[in-house]
Amino acid sequence: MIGAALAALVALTAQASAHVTLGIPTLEVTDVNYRVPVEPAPTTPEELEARHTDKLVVDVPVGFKVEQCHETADFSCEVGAGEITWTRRADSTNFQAVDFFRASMRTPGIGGTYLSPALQVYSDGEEVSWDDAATSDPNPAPQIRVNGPDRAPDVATGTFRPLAELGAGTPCPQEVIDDAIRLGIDPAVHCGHFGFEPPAGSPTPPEPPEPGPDVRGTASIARTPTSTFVEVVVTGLEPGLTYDAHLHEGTCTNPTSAHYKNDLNGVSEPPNELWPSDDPTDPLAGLTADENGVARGFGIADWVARPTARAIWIHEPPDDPNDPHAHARIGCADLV
Ligand SMILES: [Cu+2]
Repeated sequence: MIGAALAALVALTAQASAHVTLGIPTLEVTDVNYRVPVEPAPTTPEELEARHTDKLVVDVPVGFKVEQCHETADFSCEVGAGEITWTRRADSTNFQAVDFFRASMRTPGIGGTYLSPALQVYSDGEEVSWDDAATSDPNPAPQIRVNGPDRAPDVATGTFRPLAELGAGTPCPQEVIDDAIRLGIDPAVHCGHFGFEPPAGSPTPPEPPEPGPDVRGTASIARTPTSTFVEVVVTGLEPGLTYDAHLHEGTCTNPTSAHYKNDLNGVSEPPNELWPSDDPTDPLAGLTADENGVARGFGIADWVARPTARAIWIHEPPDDPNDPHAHARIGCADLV
C-alpha cells in the first residue's frame, strides 16, 4: 500500500495513510476529506514554495449528492456537474506538504465501494490523475466504502447525459466488450459509443463514432409505501420521433443493464416494468418529442421499486430492426 497516496477520508480524525475504504452509512450526509500530498515530499520550504498543490478536481461518485464543498483561507471551491473543484486563492502563500479538501455529501442508497477519481494540479503545471481502479496501481483513485443496509431513497432525482459522456474516458467494462462481440460490432467502436476508452490491445483506434443526440433533461423517482412513480423531461431529441424510456437496474455506468422488473420472471413491459410515457392512458406509448425536441413522460406502478432501480435510459426509436444498434441507448439519468 502506498503511504502517501491521495485519499478520501471521513473526518480529519482518520489520519491513517490508507487511501481506501472508509465505512459510511447509506443515505446520510457525511463529510469526506480528500487528503492530497505533494509527491515527492518536499524537504525544504523553498521546495514547497516552488512546487505545491494549486488545484484539485474530484469526480463525485454516481449515487452521491454534494450538499456543500468547504472553502478555506487558501482554497475556493465550486460544485459542478459530477465534480468538485478547489482552486488556490491568488493571495494564498500557506503552502502545505499535505492539503485537505472537505465536502459534505449525501451517500447513495446502496452499499458498495465507489471510486472518486481526482486530478491534482501542481504549481509548476504538472497534472497528476489519481484514477487507477486498482489500489495496487501507482495512482489509485480514492475509494469510498459505503456500509449499511441497502435502502431505496423515497425520492431521487437525476439529470440525463448523452451516451458519449457516460463512459467519460474510463476503461471499457468487460460487459460492453462482450456485448459488442454478441452484436458482431468492433468492441473498440462499441466502447467508443459510450465514451469508454478502447479495450486494451485494440489495434488502431477507430474513427470516433458519430456523436448521438445531445440528450439532456431531468428524471425523478418517488416511492410511496405501495407504489412507485417516475417522471422525465428530456431535451435534445429529434422533433416528432417517439423514443422508448425505461427504468433500469443499476446505474448509468452499466450500459448493458437490464430493465427493472418487479417480478423477475414476469413480462418485459408494464405493468411489470416502469416506462415513462407521454400518454397517461397508455404506459407503452413512449416519449414523442415536440417541435423543440422536448418530451415529457410519467409512469406509475403499484409496487415499490427495490434499491437497485437506479437509472432511466432513453433508447433510439426502433426504426430498423435489422440494425444491431437499433434501439440503442442514447442517454441516461442516474436516480440518486
Ligand atoms: Cu431501456
